[in-house]
Amino acid sequence: MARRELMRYGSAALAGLALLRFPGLARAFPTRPGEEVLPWLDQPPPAPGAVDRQLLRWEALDSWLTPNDKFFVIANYNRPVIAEAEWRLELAGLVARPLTLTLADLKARPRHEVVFTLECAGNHGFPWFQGGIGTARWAGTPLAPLLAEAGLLDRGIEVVFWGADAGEEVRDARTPEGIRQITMPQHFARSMSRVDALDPNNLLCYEMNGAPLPAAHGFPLRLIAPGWYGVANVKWLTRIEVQDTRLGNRFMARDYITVREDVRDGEPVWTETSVGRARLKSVPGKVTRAGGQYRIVGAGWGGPVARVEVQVDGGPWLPATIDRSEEAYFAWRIWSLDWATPAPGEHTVTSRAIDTEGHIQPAADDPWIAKKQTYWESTGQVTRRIRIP
Ligand SMILES: Nc1nc2c(c(=O)[nH]1)N[C@H]1C(S)=C(S)[C@@H](COP(=O)(O)O)O[C@H]1N2
Ligand SMILES: [Mo]
Repeated sequence: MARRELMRYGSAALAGLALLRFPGLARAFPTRPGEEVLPWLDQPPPAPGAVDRQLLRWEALDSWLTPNDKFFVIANYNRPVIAEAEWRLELAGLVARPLTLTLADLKARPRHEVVFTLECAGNHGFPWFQGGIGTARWAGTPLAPLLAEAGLLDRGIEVVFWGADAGEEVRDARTPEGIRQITMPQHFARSMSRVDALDPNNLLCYEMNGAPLPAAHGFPLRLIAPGWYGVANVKWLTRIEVQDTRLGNRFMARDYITVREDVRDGEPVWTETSVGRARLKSVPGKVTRAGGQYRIVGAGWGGPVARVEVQVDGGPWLPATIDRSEEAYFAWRIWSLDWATPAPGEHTVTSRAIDTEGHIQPAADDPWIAKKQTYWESTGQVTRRIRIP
């Protein structure tokens, strides 16, 4: 099947293709025996705060799948440690038959796998935050049949995924006496429209790269929503609630909001949008040297990547070779470009991904990126600096 014939990224019709591999086109991850990695000159500054987020170090990228103990961790509240025996999943709200399920109940249901690259929507939004991304083989049971079994009522338009983790939120409440601050305990939650929740690719996931979901990644259960930014993939899932109003909590309506100055019919228009589906992106990952021959290796993701191009020192865009040895629809594409004998000295390396519809990852100074006011969805082209000895 020609990859250009595939439908739009995220389409429900692709459920069966998520696992598609291309064994006939085998080529190893573009690593050469005896090669060494040259460090980028522009190393990210240390992350603020004492929390270890296990961000990906791009120079260390040497496999298509990210090992669990090297997979980045984002937790907006605490990191709950849940005992399986005490845990249940509730499916409640506007359903005909509410369900309470144990982990064993979920594991007894049909099992699906998807290789999916999960990127935090804040990745590349701060100089220190460049490795909020990883790829895993996630396994679990599809969400849609479970929703069907519970029987969604017609007026249920919103499906809310609640996590066990919690914190405190402060809000301005409008009262007859004026604006008053209220402080309230809140659990992490994200929602999807009914249509998006019923996408056959969504998994109630209990396994990551063949191991039980690690505590930091949501044990015992998380949502895996292939094609969506990290924030939609709710960890430590305890409750799925169907309701008749949109969810307006912090993670849907206040935080994870992209503010842009856009243009419509020549007029400036300011937009505020909730972070949702992943967007086309690529980065140069590392420069390697073997026997005096140099190679640039990177990744492209966030859409059906058809091609990746690389620019050295602001010169012409050169086509990179996409590694087809391991491939899946929702996973990053690993690419490489042989840069045989660059001149000694400092160089810049930039990459751009192009999807199957011809959309090009925007340049850093493209108005779509430059007029974005918030750090979410920083999908502009990334330029790295390197010194060739
Ligand atoms: N319950 C819960 N789920 C969550 C979060 C959270 O804070 N709490 N963070 C989200 C965000 S912002 C990201 S980027 C991903 C990160 O998943 P990971 O920690 O497994 O890499 O989890 C998402 N799911
Ligand atoms: Mo995130």
